[in-house]
Amino acid sequence: MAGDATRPAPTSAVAALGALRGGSDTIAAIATPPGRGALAIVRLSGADAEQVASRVVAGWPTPARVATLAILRDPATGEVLDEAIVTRFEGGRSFTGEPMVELSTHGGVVTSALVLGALLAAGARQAAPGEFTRRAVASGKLTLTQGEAIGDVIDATSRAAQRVALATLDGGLARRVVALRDALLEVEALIAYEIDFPEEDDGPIAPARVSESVARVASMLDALLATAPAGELVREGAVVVLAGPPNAGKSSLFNALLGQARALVTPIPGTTRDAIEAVVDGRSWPLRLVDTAGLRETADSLERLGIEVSERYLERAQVVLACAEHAAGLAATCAWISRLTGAPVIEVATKRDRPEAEPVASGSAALEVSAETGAGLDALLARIEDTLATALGAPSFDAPVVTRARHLVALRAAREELAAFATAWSAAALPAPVMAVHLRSAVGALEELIGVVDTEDVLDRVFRSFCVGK
Ligand SMILES: Nc1nc2c(ncn2[C@@H]2O[C@H](COP(=O)(O)OP(=O)(O)OP(=O)(O)O)[C@@H](O)[C@H]2O)c(=O)[nH]1
Ligand SMILES: [Mg+2]
Repeated sequence: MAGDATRPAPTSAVAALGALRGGSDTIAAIATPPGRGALAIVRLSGADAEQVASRVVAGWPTPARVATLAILRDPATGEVLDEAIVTRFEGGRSFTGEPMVELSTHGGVVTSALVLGALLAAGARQAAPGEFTRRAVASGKLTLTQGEAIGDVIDATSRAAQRVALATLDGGLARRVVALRDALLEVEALIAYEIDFPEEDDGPIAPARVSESVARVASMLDALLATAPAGELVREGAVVVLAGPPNAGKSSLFNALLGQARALVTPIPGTTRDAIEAVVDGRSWPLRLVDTAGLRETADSLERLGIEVSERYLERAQVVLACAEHAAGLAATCAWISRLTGAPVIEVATKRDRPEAEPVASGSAALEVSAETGAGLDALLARIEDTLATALGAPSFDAPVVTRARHLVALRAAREELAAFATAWSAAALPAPVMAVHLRSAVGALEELIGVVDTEDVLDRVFRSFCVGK
């Protein structure tokens, strides 16, 4: 959306820094995926966006922030390219903070490409992946964590991941980190007296007050760091491993749960050699289903490699589906699994539609399913959800959640610097200016996290993975 101009930037420091980084050429890109569709969006951003648009859009200028029907023409030949809805956003009141124009053209591959070509001929440059969002960060419209959250909303494969990303986009994480940074700046101010007047025995600041403030920030950091496992689960999905003897019907069950034929299925035992993963949207947690190679003792070295992969997945499973056609297979599978993981195991009796299927013994915990008819699949999904709810609880969307490795690294660095400071301070072991270096490093780590410091390489890394046009 180009129109989220009302979102307040978490700090004026972020905005001030953005202004320093601003001033850029005009970029253009198709923001919608290629292919057949009703509409395509072509967007323009930069100081000269209006001039570029005026060469293509008949009847320019359109009223600001009003969707207006207009004819688009080739700037060189005057040829009509499309009839489109044009929306003009003034600088300061757009997604990037720069003057922007959004053209909603007809869909399909030809029209949007023609319109983009016309804008490039009129003076724009093709945007790099993520360049629009990068400019929004650079102009202070978004913090870096909010910019990343846009990528996460786009990449979300489950409602849980999308909800966490939306909360981060709303600034939740950035606000929390800014609060932590501000608290540390206050501690720095407290010890400034100590630095300026090291000879004074009893300065105006009691040393305990500094220790308490640092301890408070440390516990807030710990609380944020403690959300990382849940954050990873939301982002990656809870690992649900299908395991069992060869030919048990694991790949067929995997495909049936997924609703598409992803894994190869044949009557030949040992078909699946490598693990295959796919995420399905669970009721609370996203589920990362993993189809694995059948477990059996074998002399075949290739098959053995596949079984080792299965075992590695079992070691990191949150839930295991022990799949087999017969009670003996289920028992053998459960024994195999128990050597590798303490994760909860759901026993699944497969191929129940087959007339020769051995009936499940009364008192058995096994769920009966058929990948062929779909019988028992809903009950299996419900059992997986219940098992995860018991093991992990429900994801929380009220407080900020740390979902990215980059955030985790920065928060851990800040936490370690604080610990080093706290130890030195309580022992009064070092001169104050030396101890203050730890505080500065902690502040630096938090500022890098929200993008307050000008770290081009961090921005490069973050936005490289974005789509063009976002
Ligand atoms: N009738 C019936 N046949 C099934 C069902 N599930 C699997 N099969 C058949 O059983 C055979 C093995 O199925 P797969 O899904 O490849 O079994 P697998 O456990 O992945 O086997 P490996 O990859 O070799 O370990 C295939 O011929 C499937 O068509 C089912 O629910 N009903
Ligand atoms: Mg298989």
